[in-house]
Order: sequence, then C-alpha cells, then structure tokens
Amino acid sequence: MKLICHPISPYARKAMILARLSGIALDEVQPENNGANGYMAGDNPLGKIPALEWQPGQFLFDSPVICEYLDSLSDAPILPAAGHMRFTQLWQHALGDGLSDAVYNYRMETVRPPELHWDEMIGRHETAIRNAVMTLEKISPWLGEDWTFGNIAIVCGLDYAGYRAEHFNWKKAAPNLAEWHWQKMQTIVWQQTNAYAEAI
Ligand SMILES: N[C@@H](CCC(=O)N[C@@H](CS)C(=O)NCC(=O)O)C(=O)O
Repeated sequence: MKLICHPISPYARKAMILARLSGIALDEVQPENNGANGYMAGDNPLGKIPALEWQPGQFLFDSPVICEYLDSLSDAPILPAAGHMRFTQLWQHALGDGLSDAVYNYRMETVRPPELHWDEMIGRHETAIRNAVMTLEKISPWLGEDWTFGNIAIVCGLDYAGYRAEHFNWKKAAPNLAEWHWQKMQTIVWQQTNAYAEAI
C-alpha cells in the first residue's frame, strides 16, 4: 500500500508509526508541496496529507481513519474494539490531533507577511496550544508506557509543537509530560520517524 506522507506532518507521522508498530510495510511517498495550493497529487481532494492508497487508485483519509484502518489490519490491534477504553483512546487521539491543529493553525497565521498577521487569531491558537499541553500534563500519569492509539497522536502533536511553536517551550510548562515523552523518544519507532532532530 502507498502512503502519501511526510514525517514533518504530525498527522502523517501517526500513520507511519502505526504501520511500523503493526508490522505493515508501506510504500511511503513524499509528495510535492505547492505552497498555498496544498498537495496537488490528486490523491486527496482536500490537498492534504496523509492519504493511503488502500485499493488501487482509491485513497483513504483523513489521518484518524487511516490509523484505524491500519490498526484493523494488525494481528494485535491497539485500539480496543468497544467500551470505555475505546472512547478514552479516541479522546486522547483527538486531544493529540487538536494540539497539532492548534500548532498548524498558529503556523499558518504567523507564516504570513507581518502586515497580514491577525494578532487575536494568533492568540487564540496559542491559548489552545497552552490549554492542550496543560490538560496533557494533568493526565500524564495515565498516558501509558506502551504505544497506544491515543498516545501516538499525543507524541506527534507534542513533537510538532516543539518544532513549530518552539517559543512556547512545552517541556518547561509540563515537566511530568516531558518525562513521559522522554520514554517515547527512546523507542525505535519514534527515532525512525523523527524529522525534527535539531528542534527537539
Ligand atoms: N485532519 C487532517 C489534517 C491533515 C493536514 O492538515 N495535513 C497538512 C500537513 S501537516 C497538509 O496537508 N496541509 C496542506 C494544506 O492544507 O495545504 C488529518 O488528520 O489528516
């Protein structure tokens, strides 16, 4: 299967981690980025990555759907099939993605020429980044030692925050979370998919 991806994208990186954990060999293809036009590979009508070619010529998106699909192919899926734990994992995954969304939106606002900056909107995204990190700090004892469906998104969101919202210094703001994250940095899948070497 072909995964249109780039490890700098926290959404694409989740799928790259899950595939490695599930023992699924993907053909990872990095598309051209056409700036404000997005990724015009024709694989995702929304011009976004990741996209997974799950049937010849047919692409699955967005990243939570891709992750759930890859996990369903595993002999030992990590997302519980039902019940309270399933929704806890999906909630954690959404919180991690929400952090990535806030960082991504912050980046999109601040990458514009200075005269087009909208300070209120920048502040709104910074608040979401801070609140997401502080929520994660509170729940850090329950994020799990092993990789889970939820914490994959959280790790990808935190690394992306370290890269694109470096000034916020989430590790200083959330020391317990940083300690938990450090354990994930020691794993092979984290190292194989880390594209932010100099930023972390
Ligand atoms: N909700 C989507 C978000 C995907 C997304 O925004 N990807 C970014 C890369 S980090 C992208 O492709 N941006 C190009 C664009 O929107 O122009 C998902 O989870 O897959």
